[in-house]
Amino acid sequence: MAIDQLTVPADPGPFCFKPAHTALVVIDMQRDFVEPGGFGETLGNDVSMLRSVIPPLQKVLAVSRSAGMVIVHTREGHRPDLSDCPPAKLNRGTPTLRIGDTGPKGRILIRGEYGHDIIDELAPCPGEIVIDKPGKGSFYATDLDDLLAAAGITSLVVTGVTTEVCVHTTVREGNDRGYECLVLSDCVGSYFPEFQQAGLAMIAAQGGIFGWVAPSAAYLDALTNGVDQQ
Ligand code: C5J
Repeated sequence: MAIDQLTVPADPGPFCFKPAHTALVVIDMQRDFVEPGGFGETLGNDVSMLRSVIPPLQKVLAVSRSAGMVIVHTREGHRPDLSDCPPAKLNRGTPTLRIGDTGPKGRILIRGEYGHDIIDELAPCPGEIVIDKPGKGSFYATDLDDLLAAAGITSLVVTGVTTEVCVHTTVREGNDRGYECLVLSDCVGSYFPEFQQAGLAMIAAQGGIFGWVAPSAAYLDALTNGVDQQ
């Protein structure tokens, strides 16, 4: 019998979800963000800051897959001709290499390049959804909302990088579209410890202004030992 409803102790209160109507979303776990020589490093970041999310996220992926949940991976990146990369994004800051320039892992943040793809440790399985997005949010200029609606998804468990940029934007976009979003605190990462802390606090503040926050252990416990609450 399929599990109907499970509850995760979360901040600011219990997060109730039905695995059959919940998608695990893994945001931008690409070489360009978490390995040296990619987009994150060109911006001056210490990419090792993001790697702590990999082991807990591997566990979350494995258990969510076993539970038969819908799995969504996203990749931030652009067309080779950069026609979907506005100057406001392309020309900002003083990176060592800009989007589209050639780095050690191929052209920075360009679809089809080695650096643009998801790291081996979290590689999508056949049949899982992979969304290529040009922006920060996973809903902007993608068909994610249509795919989730077709699969009957009403809740999202959100993971990936970076907490205060693409994770936040996706959770805000998702909340605006009516999805209930749980963010797993140890499965999202930031180059800035202070942004990690503030980013998570902002999601759960004001009664959960746009979501819930819980450690992955609480989510895994609900999925593996949870009592069906019908
Ligand atoms: C950024 C992201 N930080 N995936 N992208 O540019 O958070």
